Amino acid sequence: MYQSNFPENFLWGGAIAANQAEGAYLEDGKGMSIADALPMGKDRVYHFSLELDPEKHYPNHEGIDFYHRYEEDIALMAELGLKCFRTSIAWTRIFPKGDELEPNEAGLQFYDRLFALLKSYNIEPIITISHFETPLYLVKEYGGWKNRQLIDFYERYAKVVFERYKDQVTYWMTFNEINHAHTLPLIAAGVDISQAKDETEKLNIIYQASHNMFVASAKAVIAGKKINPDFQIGCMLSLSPIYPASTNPEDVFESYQLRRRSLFYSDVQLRGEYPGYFNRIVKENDIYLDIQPGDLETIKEGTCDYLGFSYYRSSLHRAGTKILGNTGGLIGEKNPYLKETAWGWPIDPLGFRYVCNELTDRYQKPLFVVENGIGLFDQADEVGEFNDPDRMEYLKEHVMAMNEAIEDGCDIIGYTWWGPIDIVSAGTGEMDKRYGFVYVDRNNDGEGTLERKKKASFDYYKQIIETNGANL
Ligand code: BGP
Repeated sequence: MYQSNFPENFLWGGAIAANQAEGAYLEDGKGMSIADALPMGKDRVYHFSLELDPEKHYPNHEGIDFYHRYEEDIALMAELGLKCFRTSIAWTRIFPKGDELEPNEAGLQFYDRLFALLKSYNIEPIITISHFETPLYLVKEYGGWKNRQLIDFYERYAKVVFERYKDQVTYWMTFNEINHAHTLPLIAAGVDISQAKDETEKLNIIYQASHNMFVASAKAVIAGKKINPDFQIGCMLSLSPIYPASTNPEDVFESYQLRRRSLFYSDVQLRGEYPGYFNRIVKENDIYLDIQPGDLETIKEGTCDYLGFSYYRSSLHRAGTKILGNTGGLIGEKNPYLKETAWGWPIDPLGFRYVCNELTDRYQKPLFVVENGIGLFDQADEVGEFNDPDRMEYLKEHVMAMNEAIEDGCDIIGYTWWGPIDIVSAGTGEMDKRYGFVYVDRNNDGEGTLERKKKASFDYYKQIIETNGANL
């Protein structure tokens, strides 16, 4: 007999990102971010044009026009009964180039309005400081996160938004899916490894950029706590599990090594030091890290309060093959035990319970599931309604898995469904890969009225929230 184990104050919510929803990519003084330079296409996350190609469609430029329609959208989120709403602040609305000394007031005022609106509905903002949204200027002129000057630029930006929104926002995250700095260094760290002469140079770039992001994250935590000691500042990783493709110990061990390549990022940000196994990575790959005096003390002092993570699916890994994360597309071999989405993502609710237990055992820190969801080709029926049973089934199975994880002793503070309203896919730039409980009339080519329409799953999630997870 199913019964809810969710605590009374569980933060049921939904999550979007500025670059995938707001549009208005150059409005009110905003500058170009990495995400604005990604044309549509399944390999968009591997390379971006530093100059825009007039022949290509850039879905993030208009998104779903959340920048102008946020009042309508947040009213829908309030009707859904959300307790919290995750989004990011677009770094380039606040510092258009990234290295300015003074912020862009018009950009700050947009988030003043958005956060005030959320609070008026008693919806808690959950804010990502950078969601693959490093200013493009910092990539072009400074080389992205391999340049430690970005630490100061990021700290300046974080201090401005912490100070400005210290009475509206309690929950923050420093970087979205920071572990993608390894698997998708271009969008996650703004570093281009395509010109690296060999694997050693690639890894030196990746680990130097990662080190600089660790220092930046820690400086932000230290600064944030001084501005408001009540801030809860998390790190955030993409953590869908990696299963060995067979019982061959080589598959088992290499899968574990790959898992640890991701957990390396939460190890550093939650434990406050480089783990012992990193020494072998450094030695075996001739890594030379530029670690400045004080960096390690900063990392130690600026550890995160909680672990935010995205869970979508699991992956299967066979020794010797290449694998990437969610948005990277290369997700390993097919798992004969699991159904997949139209985009080939295995549906694995038990894997969700597994990851919650794994992370609890590793860190004994609160967990925040800040992305979970299923992308579907939603089509209207003959009367124009959107019936999405597959989304409701995915939601039910993953809420049940999370409910079991809580019973297993996992401290999960909240759950924000990825894309409660249809938004631009990060991996492909498609609108057709829809996650929302609310349909948006916009297609892959940027055509459509942008009209919003509730799907059948809207009321389903609404009653899950109303009953605190009891009615599934
Ligand atoms: C994660 C990103 C999100 C979101 C999600 C789903 O990596 O943090 O931005 O996009 O992937 O991926 P997609 O949108 O490609 O389906």
